[in-house]
Amino acid sequence: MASKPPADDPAQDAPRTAPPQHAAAGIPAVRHSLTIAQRQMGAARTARTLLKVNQKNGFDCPGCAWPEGEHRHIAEFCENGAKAVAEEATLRRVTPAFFAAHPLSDLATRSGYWLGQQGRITQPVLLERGDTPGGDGHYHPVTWEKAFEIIAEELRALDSPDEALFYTSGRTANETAFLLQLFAREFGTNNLPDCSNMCHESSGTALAETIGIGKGSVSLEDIHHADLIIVAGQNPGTNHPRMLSALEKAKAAGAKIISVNPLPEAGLERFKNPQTARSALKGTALTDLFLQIRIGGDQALFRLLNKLILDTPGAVDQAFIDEHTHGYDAFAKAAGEADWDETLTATGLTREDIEEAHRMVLASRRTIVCWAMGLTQHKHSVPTIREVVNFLLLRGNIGRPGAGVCPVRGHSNVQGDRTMGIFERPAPEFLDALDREFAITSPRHHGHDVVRSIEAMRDGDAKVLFAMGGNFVAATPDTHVTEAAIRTTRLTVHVSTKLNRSHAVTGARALILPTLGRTDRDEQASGKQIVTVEDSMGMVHASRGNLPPASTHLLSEPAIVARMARAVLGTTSRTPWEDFEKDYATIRDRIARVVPGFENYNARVARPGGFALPHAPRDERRFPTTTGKANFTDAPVEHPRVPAGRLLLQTLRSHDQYNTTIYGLDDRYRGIHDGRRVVLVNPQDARELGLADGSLTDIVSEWKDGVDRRAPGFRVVHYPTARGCAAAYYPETNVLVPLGATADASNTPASKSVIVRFEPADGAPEVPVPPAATPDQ
Ligand SMILES: Nc1nc2c(c(=O)[nH]1)N[C@H]1C(S)=C(S)[C@@H](COP(=O)(O)OP(=O)(O)OC[C@H]3O[C@@H](n4cnc5c(=O)[nH]c(N)nc54)[C@H](O)[C@@H]3O)O[C@H]1N2
Ligand SMILES: Nc1nc2c(c(=O)[nH]1)N[C@H]1C(S)=C(S)[C@@H](COP(=O)(O)OP(=O)(O)OC[C@H]3O[C@@H](n4cnc5c(=O)[nH]c(N)nc54)[C@H](O)[C@@H]3O)O[C@H]1N2
Ligand SMILES: [Mo]
Repeated sequence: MASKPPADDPAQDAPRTAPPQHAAAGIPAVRHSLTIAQRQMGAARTARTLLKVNQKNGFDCPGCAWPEGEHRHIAEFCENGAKAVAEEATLRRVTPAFFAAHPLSDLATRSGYWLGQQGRITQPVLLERGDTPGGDGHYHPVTWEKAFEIIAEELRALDSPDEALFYTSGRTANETAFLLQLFAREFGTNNLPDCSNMCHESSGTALAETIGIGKGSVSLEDIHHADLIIVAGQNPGTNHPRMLSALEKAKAAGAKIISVNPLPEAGLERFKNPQTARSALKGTALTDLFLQIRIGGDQALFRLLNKLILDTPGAVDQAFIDEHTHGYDAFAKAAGEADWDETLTATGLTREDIEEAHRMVLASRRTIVCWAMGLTQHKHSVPTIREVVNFLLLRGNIGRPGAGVCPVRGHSNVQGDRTMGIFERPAPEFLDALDREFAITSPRHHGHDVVRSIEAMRDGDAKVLFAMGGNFVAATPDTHVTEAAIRTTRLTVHVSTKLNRSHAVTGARALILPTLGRTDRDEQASGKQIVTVEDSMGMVHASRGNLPPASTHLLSEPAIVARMARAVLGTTSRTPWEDFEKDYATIRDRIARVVPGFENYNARVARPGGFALPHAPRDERRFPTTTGKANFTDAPVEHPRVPAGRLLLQTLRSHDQYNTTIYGLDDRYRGIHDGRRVVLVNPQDARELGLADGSLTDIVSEWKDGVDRRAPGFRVVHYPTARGCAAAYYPETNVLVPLGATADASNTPASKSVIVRFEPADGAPEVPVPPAATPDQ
């Protein structure tokens, strides 16, 4: 069977709803992913490709950063991994004829879904906007040589290297990431924003400060051996499906699970493992206690749990605290003041819920806390995650088997990119090592993160945006502000596999540089190449693509960076860019000399399964913080305060999307079908606000700058979310997230706590809305 042509742009977003499901995966998941895969790549290629996902001689799944276990099934099967692979291995192609038929003015009217469904881009293309001299507003094929010349011309024309921005999305492999940051620093800037700035930056910030390293401290083995796993602010059934197998295994060994979430997520209720016949039918109940928390209530919850632990004789691990921690007294004093009433208001939980959680915490000798975006994308995310660390430190739950912190990363190599130096605030020791190795002088002043990059473009301080993957326009907040900012630039460059909204919102000139994906074979002068990635638990391993590239005109990502560097830096650079392109092993040799933990990189990554990076707190209970100990902290408890008549909106993922890549219009587990413009509201709140189930509404966000940001035309769905809370999909709702509404200390957009009101959509009957009061956020 051949692949099917893409569906037309769904002009009509017409969602249907069914009751939410209570179990994830199982046989329907296999069926669903095979349907999507065959539509994209036909039956034979589907079979050939899916058998290679996460196998020891195959490619790393581009789906998520959850680690692979030691014992891989022949089809280590994951519905959403399969969809991610199919999306990339599609047989559909975007050729020059496509661009001839679709000028920028047309692309700009298309949805991200439609753009993505057109297939893999086959040739580099250049656009001179219609409003530029000689520009006709079409992308035209361009040679690679000419493309790099244009980049060089625009970069050299800048008044300062800091007028350039080099964005990285987390699918980028280690070798590319290392080359890109080296190039940026040799060019003279630390402007290396990345998707992590919008993702786990709050985790990195909180963990670096408290335990001395911004990464999780547990391995897969630890998950299997925990007594208690708390999953807070994460929807693994959709976003990290392979995590469900680990949770199932932990449960079989006697673990208890507490889920902390405003939504009852099906994947956390029950998992039907398609790998085993018994589990596939009946499934395993995962959650023992569901804490249906209000959005933003987690810091208050953990603070009160900490007080309850402190009040229980013998519950704290005094020996660990004395030997390994700092700041205990100030923390204990602050936690002692935790207040039941305030906590019940902040969390929306009952006293019985919290007392039950407390009993489960005391019964556990080995506790792990896992979290994702539900904890990282709030104004007070950093103090929230610090409070989670306090909670674990109290009972000595860091640095011993079966216990620890587990921030579950998103993109498959987002953690590795940071390890490779993609960071706008690099450590001086990292730059020193880089400078020594390459005889360069890296700039020491900090660069821009994502939000500051947008501000810099808006203010005329940045004129070139280069993006290694991702979808900058759609993933970032305040869509209209961001789009206007990007349109002021002189040049936008996107290294991409597929079309997305970022190609339709351009600088005066725009380049799309098509590249190989994870599944594609990568042949260079020295032969077939591998690339390497680091998973969420600090395991580094190789990835080998095995499909013929989507077109003969594609360059690999390392080749693109190497050639750009040669074009821009010219003979002034003593870096052997050409050798790097020919043989990626030579890049890894350099990484081994610059980045701690990568000694003997090539040999160690050649071993099946790869190797583990060192992690001082996990391996030796050593905490490389400024105090030399694990730091307790005592920030005041915060929680969002929402004025009457408003709800707190979180912007999240459906089951049929990978960030801004939309696979389909269903969110099966939540019972939403054929549409994405829906807003989930608690039925009682909906009644009070006069929002009938199925009615059409505009969502308007309110922030202290007084600007009303509007997302028009959403269907109200009465849904069992926590009181006072609402949920709608990203990226459609990014228009509502103010650019300035970010997390303290990490500057991550607060995409999970947006204060909104509802106004009847055009043509819908009038619904009374109470007068505005000034939100205090
Ligand atoms: N299939 C698929 N896989 C993916 C992705 C994808 O889009 N699709 N994206 C990848 C990326 S980059 C990332 S970062 C991860 C994202 O993985 P997740 O963080 O699981 O993704 P979200 O959909 O943003 O879900 C956030 C969860 O937090 C809950 N939540 C929201 N606010 C709060 C709160 O205040 N407190 C608590 N306790 N819970 C809250 C929501 O109800 C939801 O269950 O997944 C990665 N994997
Ligand atoms: N409102 C709101 N906003 C959010 C979030 C949220 O929860 N709510 N989540 C945030 C999070 S956690 C993240 S990580 C960011 C994600 O931000 P990004 O990483 O920027 O976005 P993606 O949608 O993952 O990028 C998809 C694009 O990557 C390109 N691509 C895919 N594979 C490859 C490849 O192998 N190489 C190259 N060069 N390109 C490739 C394709 O062209 C595709 O269109 O979004 C953030 N934005
Ligand atoms: Mo992410």
